[in-house]
Amino acid sequence: MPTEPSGHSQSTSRAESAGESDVARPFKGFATRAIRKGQDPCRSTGSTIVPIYQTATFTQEAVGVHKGFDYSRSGNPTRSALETALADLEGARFGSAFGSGMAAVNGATSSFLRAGDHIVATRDIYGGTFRLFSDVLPRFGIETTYVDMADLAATRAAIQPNTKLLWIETPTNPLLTLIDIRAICALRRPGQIVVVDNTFCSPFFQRPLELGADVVMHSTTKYINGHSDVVGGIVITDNADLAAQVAFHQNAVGAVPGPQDAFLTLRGAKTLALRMREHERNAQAVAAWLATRDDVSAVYYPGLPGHPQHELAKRQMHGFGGVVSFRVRGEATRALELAKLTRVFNLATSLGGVESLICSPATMTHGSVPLAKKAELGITPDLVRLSVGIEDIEDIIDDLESALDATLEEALVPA
Ligand code: P1T
Repeated sequence: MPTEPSGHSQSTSRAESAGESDVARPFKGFATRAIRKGQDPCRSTGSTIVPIYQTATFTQEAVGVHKGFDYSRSGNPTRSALETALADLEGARFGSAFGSGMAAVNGATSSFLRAGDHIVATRDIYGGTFRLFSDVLPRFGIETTYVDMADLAATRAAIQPNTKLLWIETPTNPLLTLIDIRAICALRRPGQIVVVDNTFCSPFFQRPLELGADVVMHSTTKYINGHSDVVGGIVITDNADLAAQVAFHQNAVGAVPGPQDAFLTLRGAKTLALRMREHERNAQAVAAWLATRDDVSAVYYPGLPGHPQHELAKRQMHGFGGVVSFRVRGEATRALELAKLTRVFNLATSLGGVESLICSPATMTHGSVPLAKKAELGITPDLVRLSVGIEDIEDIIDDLESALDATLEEALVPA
């Protein structure tokens, strides 16, 4: 918790590392805030960049008298700067950083729930979130109903008297289905909390709190850090009550990022605006190019005019993101073959880094989802997911073209 007392000891001077310079005249632009918010020069040394406070503990002048930090699980200046900056980018005051996106998913659910509570969740969520909701939370008496949230009547019908939380992932991983955040928020009843996993868009392209959501979470491993060198997560809200519950959970459970990881994530976030523009430009070009190929049977990208929710995407998002999924024609093995042949695209799990990645969601990111459920959702072996990086577009398309052409024979065999 960067900015307000939250159950563990804290004093006003924590605001020094959190940054005060823009309080009187807040910075307006996204890129400026990503670089400045919470990142004032250090008052003691003049350090322009927020230092890595690589310390487990903080020496106190007398018992309980300290400079706002007493122990790094409860709070650390590097982490506080990250929390302040990222919360601001979502238009909020409070952020709690976690040691992974999954720890943040757990923080954005368990903080608010108790045995007997119920979640309504987007049906084609990230495989790790599905595993947490299906295999871990039920052990603590929390059940989840998965529903096609693009279908509002079905979502309304899934809400039970004990539903406490509506979990939205939009666009979904890996099929890039959109959920109308405003419309789902309109279904919320008193006492229910709407949480949005905003990992695929980053706050540059989508700000769910402005659309009525209560809480936003990110796997910061992805676009926010952007360089595939840190695993992390964050939970953000502008509701002080909910923020205090998340901060309590963060400190009580202790799944916090170390200062080095917080530093790297903060450094990555400075260029979020620049990177997202490039990701989108390249992804749009890749999606349009894939759509021209006969050996590709479907392309999933919200920026394509043919995407069934293109109008919603234009309304809800400020850009269409950098992930493109597609299906190849031919033998089931063709997608796997293809993924081995690319050179610009590394065959790897994850997304949102500057380098392009290719993966087979059915076996990789969604390996933990039962086979029948994957078949029902369309997460089948012919599906390929691309995280389009910010390399030169000529190299990106050339790479995909070579790999698709090299496996064309398989495409000609009738499926
Ligand atoms: O991997 P981790 O930082 O713990 O984040 C989990 C997570 C949460 N939400 C979404 C939408 C995600 O995509 C992820 C992680 N996803 C991958 C690793 C992947 O390749 O899709």
